[in-house]
Amino acid sequence: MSLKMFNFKNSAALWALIYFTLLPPECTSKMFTRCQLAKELLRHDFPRSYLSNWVCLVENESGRSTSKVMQLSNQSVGYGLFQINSKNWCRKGRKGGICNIKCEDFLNDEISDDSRCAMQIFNRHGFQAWPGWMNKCRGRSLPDVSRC
Ligand SMILES: [Ca+2]
Repeated sequence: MSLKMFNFKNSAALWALIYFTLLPPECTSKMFTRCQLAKELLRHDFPRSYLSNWVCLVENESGRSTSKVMQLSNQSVGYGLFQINSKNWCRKGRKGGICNIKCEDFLNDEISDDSRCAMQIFNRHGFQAWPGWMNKCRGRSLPDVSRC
């Protein structure tokens, strides 16, 4: 019995691997390196003066992974690189929220929509909107991305 279970788990993992390997590129998620992230943010018009704050924020919110989904204690969900929250900013399954976007669109490796929404959040609340920034970046030494 336990051997059967083990085999089943293995083949499920194998199928998952095949599935994710064969997904078309536009659906794939991405784990950025620190410098890749810095460059990507610059490309999406994040100002260089706050770049190390944004990199710190993303590292602590999502570990630079575009596919991160976190269920939060208030029944809302955080999506993607910036962990944008379904409570106010996006809507599960269809366009909505303040950013007028489907939350799931924050899980692919195309981050123009994510960046636009993150900027909207920033313009309203500043970096304080992100607990990852409040707890791990505010008043601390920030990642050095000057050579990226
Ligand atoms: Ca996106």
